[in-house]
Amino acid sequence: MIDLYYWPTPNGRKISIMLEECGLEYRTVAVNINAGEQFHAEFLRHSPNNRIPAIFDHDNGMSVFEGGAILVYLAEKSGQFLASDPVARIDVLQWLFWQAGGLGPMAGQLSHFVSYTRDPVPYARDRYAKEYDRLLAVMDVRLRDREFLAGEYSIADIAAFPWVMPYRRLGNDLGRFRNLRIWFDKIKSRPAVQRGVDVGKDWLRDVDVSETARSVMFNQDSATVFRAADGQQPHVGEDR
Ligand SMILES: N[C@@H](CCC(=O)N[C@@H](CS)C(=O)NCC(=O)O)C(=O)O
Repeated sequence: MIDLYYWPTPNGRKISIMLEECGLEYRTVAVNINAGEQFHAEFLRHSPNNRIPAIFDHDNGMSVFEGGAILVYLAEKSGQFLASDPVARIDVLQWLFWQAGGLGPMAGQLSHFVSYTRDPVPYARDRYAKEYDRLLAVMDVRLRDREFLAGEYSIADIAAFPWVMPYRRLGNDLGRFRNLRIWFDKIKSRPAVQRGVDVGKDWLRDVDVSETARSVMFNQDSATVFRAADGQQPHVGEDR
């Protein structure tokens, strides 16, 4: 049995999709990142970076944080979606790292400047919109002569998909990306992907978009980490 520490966001969905795909037994533990639950001591024991997702595997008492590492862990545990042949394996891992170091962070920053900033920052928004567009084109070119990023459907596709999903909100129409569109529709139609995407969707109805939530999410620095490590909750709504 695996506990999935989760909130319904793109990074969370990488893992809910993977768990649905590989059929391992799991249950979700909600970590409401708008309410500061990412700083709770119990969660920090599994995820020292105070970010979802994280997992705890009851079979061996192991915790794993960081989406990419969790995907590798689950692929190895289930023997699925990560080739064992060394060459094919590196092919998957390079696209997984590409997602974790490029597509995810860039789309995440774009999301911030599109949906969460109080004061528009055109330079930042344009910078990340262009980078998101560039990264989508990299995928599109890669998919010209293969069905999936590393040939076979793998954890690289599972990692990238949730960051392509919000393309409309992020101001892209995928209009120039014919191959990416085919890839996207194919993955979207998988029943396990649909189940994974739906995990926790009802929780968003009550999402707190108050000043407190903004302060918890967008006012973190070293003091926040040290306070949480000492078992105190982050300052909310205060200037430091
Ligand atoms: N590199 C991490 C990123 C995880 C991440 O940024 N998670 C976000 C949700 S999508 C989060 O927990 N945010 C909480 C916060 O900003 O306080 C991964 O891929 O797992």
